[in-house]
Amino acid sequence: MTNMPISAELVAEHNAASRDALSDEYDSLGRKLGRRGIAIDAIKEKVKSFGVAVPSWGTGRGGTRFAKFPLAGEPTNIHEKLEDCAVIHQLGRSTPGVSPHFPWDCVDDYTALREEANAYGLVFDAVNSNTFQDQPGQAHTYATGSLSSTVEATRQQAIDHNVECIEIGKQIGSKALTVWVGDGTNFPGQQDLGRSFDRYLAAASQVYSALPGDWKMMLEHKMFEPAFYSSVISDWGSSLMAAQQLGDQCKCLVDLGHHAPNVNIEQIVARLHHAGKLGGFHFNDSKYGDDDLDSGSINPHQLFLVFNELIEAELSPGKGFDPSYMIDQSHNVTDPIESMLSSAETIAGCYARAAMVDRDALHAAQDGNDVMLAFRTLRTAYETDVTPILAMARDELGGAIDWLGVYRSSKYRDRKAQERKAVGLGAGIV
Ligand code: PSV
Ligand code: MN
Repeated sequence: MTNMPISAELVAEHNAASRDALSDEYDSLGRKLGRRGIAIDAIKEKVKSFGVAVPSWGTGRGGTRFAKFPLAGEPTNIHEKLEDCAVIHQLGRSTPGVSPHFPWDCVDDYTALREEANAYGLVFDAVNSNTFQDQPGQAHTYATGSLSSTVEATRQQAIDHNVECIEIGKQIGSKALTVWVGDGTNFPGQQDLGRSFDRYLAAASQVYSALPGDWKMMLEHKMFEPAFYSSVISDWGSSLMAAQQLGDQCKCLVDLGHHAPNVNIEQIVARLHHAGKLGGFHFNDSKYGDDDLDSGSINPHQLFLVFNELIEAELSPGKGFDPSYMIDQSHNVTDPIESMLSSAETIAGCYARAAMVDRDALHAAQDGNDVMLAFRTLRTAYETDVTPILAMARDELGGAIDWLGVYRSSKYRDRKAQERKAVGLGAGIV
């Protein structure tokens, strides 16, 4: 590995100062879990092998359509983004994958880009196409649609871009393409809802044809935004229909923030798994109609319930279970590195708590219709403070026990504010 962005001595110094307290808390939790028949080390090992990818675009300050408040020292190109991803993985040890977005992350030499990531101990995860924005010099506008456009040349341009993303992905070692389109309408009658879907399917199937045999294509649904009356792939039903029509390698991707408020997302997870179509996740949280808040910051219980379904799926793989996990948040007011470290910890924590549910007791209570016992079995796991397990896993993997303390005392962002090009006054939505 090349020089890691944060000094290893600083991490070691901080860890040495908190290791005794951590051991004490870990041992205490171990005794408590032991009384429940759970081996704490087994959960810790699961946590150590758990990974969630970070989005390259999440390393920059996000914004809304009203404003973006830039952060001094935020990255402005994929090389700087990779460096920030390296910090996140160096301290947190659970985010070895980086999910790039094209054309935002385009470079001349993708072999070199792959080596650059590998030198930081990172690999590239799913590649994301972008047909939801127009790019400078682009021949045809996506203002009224991309893969579902009524204009054949526009559809072809969107197909070509997705195929190009696959080609780039092959060079950087990716094995998946995530397709989210902003296609939809803002007025009733603007488009025929059925024929738009047909055009999308015909175009998406051409992208699917370019997929290598060991890849998956993930369709990401979103109820609304940027189209506010209807979206072509608005929900898991449309996504599932499309994935079923496109073929076995096509799966559905669930972005937690892309549903109507209060929708039972964990049930959607169970249904997609049942159909063998659960391809991946974009983790974030949502309070109203947003899809950008930090994972588990608003509703950690929902995140736990999602992971509960994922553990059930892992235990009963049925038609297959190999989902891609990725964070997808917009950091409008925090340092993105801190937000992603916090989110990765929250996500791994929900995984750990779901992994310690007494499944036999839960299934027995469910089968016997013992409602309260079933509920309490889940709740017992949810109420367990797993932070000592997460911190111990980080320490053993060479990360930071107190990632926030180490990150802040490293003054990484201040250093980058001196070195990196200023982003200037931000515009609106990213
Ligand atoms: C759309 O809201 C989305 O969730 C998609 O995953 C995009 O690729 C990403 O956000 C970035 O705009
Ligand atoms: Mn997303």
